[in-house]
Amino acid sequence: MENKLKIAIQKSGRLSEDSIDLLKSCGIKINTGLNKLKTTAENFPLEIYFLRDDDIPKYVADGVADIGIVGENVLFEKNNHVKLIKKTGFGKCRLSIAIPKDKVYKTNKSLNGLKIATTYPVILKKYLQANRIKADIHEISGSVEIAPSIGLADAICDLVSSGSTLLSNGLKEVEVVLKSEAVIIQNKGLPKQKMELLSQLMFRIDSLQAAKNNKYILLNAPNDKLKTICNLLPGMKSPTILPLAKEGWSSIHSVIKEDDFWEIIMKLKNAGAQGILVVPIEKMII
Ligand code: PRT
Ligand code: ZN
Repeated sequence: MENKLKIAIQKSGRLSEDSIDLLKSCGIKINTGLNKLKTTAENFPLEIYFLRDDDIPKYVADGVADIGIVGENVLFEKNNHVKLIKKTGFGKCRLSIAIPKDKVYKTNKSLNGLKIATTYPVILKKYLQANRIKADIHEISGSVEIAPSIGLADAICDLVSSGSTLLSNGLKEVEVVLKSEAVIIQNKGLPKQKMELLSQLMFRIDSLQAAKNNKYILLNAPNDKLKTICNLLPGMKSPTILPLAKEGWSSIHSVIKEDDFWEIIMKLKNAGAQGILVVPIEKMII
């Protein structure tokens, strides 16, 4: 059997560049010529298929591709039999219901009896059922935002990121139906060799994500403050302490979570830390 992992990514669109960047930052060399539908990585047994995002879940479910990168919005709408294995952190958006900005809106019960235009009928139907709302779903294939202004619908259910498209069409966001980001999906029946390649790729992605979520921190502290400061710094095992040339002082090195960063920095300063340096980590193997 051919021992290459096949990945499907979006050919051209909002997820294309980030998907390629993700592979490249895993050290995979890809030649992405214009209008290519398929390419082979130079230094990893990986074949890349460039497809429309809507087709990716089915291609992965059918085994044409082994894995794929696609928005959760597309994944849940298509409802194919695949496994979601990793969130990528890019392509973030939300699928929301919006109505004309001058319309009164109290709770989602205000949606009862409305006609909602969308390209996401499956997800919207589930949301309406779960919330016991009786609204009419009007499926259209594009330009959803203009539906209310041309009298086609009372409301819309569409993707939003900055919100400026809604604003410029005189609409306001009233309900978030789904929060979405690009995810990696996997065919459910991959043979052992492909699972091994996949775990190598996932190992690289995990190292990148861990690095992105953490920062390396170096600081100086008087020795009598070391204990208090070390208690604030978890580190991968525990902080590293090195003596400084200046008597009675030490340098402490550690790793902190990006999310805890500002809180910890203030505490460290208050505990007597000086000359604090924070540097990005390129890769982190846990
Ligand atoms: O050709 P193909 O079918 O592959 O591409 P496509 O046109 O269907 O998809 P594309 O490239 O537009 O989007 C791919 C994926 O990007 C989507 O499935 C989402 O998972 C993700 N994504 C993230 C978005 C947005 N943000 C987004 N803002 N997809 C679409 N939009 C559109 C939205 O539909 C609306 O028209 O942007 C507009 C709203 O943006 P704001 O910033 O004005 O709110
Ligand atoms: Zn599409």
